[in-house]
Amino acid sequence: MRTFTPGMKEVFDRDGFILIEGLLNQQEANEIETNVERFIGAVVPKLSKAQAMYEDYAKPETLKQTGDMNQRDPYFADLLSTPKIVGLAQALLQDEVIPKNVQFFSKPPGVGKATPPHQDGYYFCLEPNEALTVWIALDDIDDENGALHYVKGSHKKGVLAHGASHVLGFSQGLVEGRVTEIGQEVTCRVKRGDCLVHHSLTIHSAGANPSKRPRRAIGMVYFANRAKVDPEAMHRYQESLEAQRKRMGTM
Ligand SMILES: O=C(O)CCC(=O)C(=O)O
Repeated sequence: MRTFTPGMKEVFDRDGFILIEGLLNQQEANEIETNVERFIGAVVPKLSKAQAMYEDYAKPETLKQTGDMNQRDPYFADLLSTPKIVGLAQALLQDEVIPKNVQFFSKPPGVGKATPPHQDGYYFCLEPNEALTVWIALDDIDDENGALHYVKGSHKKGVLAHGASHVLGFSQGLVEGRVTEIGQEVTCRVKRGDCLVHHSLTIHSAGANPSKRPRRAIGMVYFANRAKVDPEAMHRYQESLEAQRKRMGTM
């Protein structure tokens, strides 16, 4: 696994995200993939509709997202505590970090929908909003199968207004007009094993996957120790989430 270099912090502070090519070698990527497959086979079938989300709940092959994998499986708890990744998060956030969540993001071939533009920080409800996600590609991902897009420098704009998106797994989306008015949008094409790290306030989105290729990634979330949950903001977010789950029948 590659290690942190000081130049990464400079780019992260300037742009709100960094690309680390080849963070994982193929053997390391294979190990995560094997464990994701094991988790999908053994744990996911026991989860509720809200905990494991599908493009089509009648088709298991359309699994699109699941979170809290670290709480459900020791392999993912260990992965979240990997010293090099925790060290990277600490160096970028300049603080001790609280490892929070391991998520699986998939856009199944042909049916995977787009990820609406959002700031993770809107969901996290932190004050100060200082957290990051380490997102690791398990497939080569490009314009055809759902590349991530970041709005450069958008982490400096504070928490922006979000509203109900009615997209499963991403209940809140930016209500701003065009994100390109906020900053330059950058498409990140990645190879399996590459890693993107984004700040909790960096606006990001992703394309759909109309292709025949898989598009899978793992997201690991770390909060800065100085960031504390704002109960009022969390209450507003939870209310919107519950209302959308009721409407979509995914309680
Ligand atoms: O993989 C995706 O499409 C979304 C990832 C994302 O929103 C995140 O990691 O915060």
